[in-house]
Amino acid sequence: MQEEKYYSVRMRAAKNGPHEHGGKHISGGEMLSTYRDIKYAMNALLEKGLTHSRGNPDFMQVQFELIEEPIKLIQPLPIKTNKVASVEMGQALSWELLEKTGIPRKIIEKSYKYMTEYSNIRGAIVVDIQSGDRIDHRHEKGVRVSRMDWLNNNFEKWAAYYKMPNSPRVKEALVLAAKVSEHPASVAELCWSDDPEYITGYVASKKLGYQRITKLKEHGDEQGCRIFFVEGLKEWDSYIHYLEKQPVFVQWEGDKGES
Ligand code: PML
Ligand code: MG
Repeated sequence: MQEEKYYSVRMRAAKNGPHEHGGKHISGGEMLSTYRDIKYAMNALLEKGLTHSRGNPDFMQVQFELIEEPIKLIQPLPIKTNKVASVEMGQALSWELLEKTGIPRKIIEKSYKYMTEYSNIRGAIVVDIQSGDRIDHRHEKGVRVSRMDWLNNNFEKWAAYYKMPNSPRVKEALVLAAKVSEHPASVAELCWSDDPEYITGYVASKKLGYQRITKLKEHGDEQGCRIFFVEGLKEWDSYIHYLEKQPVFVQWEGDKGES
């Protein structure tokens, strides 16, 4: 994998102008591709942005860039799907899980307000678990985790083994959560989609794995957000560099017959 050169392929789409001019975020996407497959990657991202249930974009940027750094291989997080009967039950479970990672209840309460307050930004927000403050100072942009992927072949074997949906959305969320949780300053992540048709979200952490929760919001609700909870983050620049620039492939070892 390391011998072949890889390219980071990215897309962002917005409506009513580009994001930086106040446009509404429609969709974003991240892939890693060989030179040969760049046109397929760009096409997949183009398709994703053009067919999103948040609306038809009138601005889109699809770009690729050679990756010079070695690509780090990481394992997928252990996965569990928690079926819940209502949004209330789903949210209560997400609180419980976040508490298990050591986040104080009052900080979780504050963060839940952020989930709606910052639902229109295109990246994630970073929250310190001691103060409960948003510490990324990235305003409307938030933090966009980039340069990551999971080769389809390996992901499909993983999905079949764990009886998980073989969907690009689930794959992308798993990749992002695995990358974020790998950093020692990351305590947990809370996410639900800004897609009005998608109500499953998750809490993820190194300790708890990727805990899917089948209802974290109501159908039709366009509000969604991602929070990365961190503790004792002293080196902001290196944390943000890891999230934005460190290239990562998720790779399941179980496909070699080990689990
Ligand atoms: C998104 O829409 O990108 C977020 C989806 C998070 C949940 C994915 C899943 O595990 O079903
Ligand atoms: Mg989305």
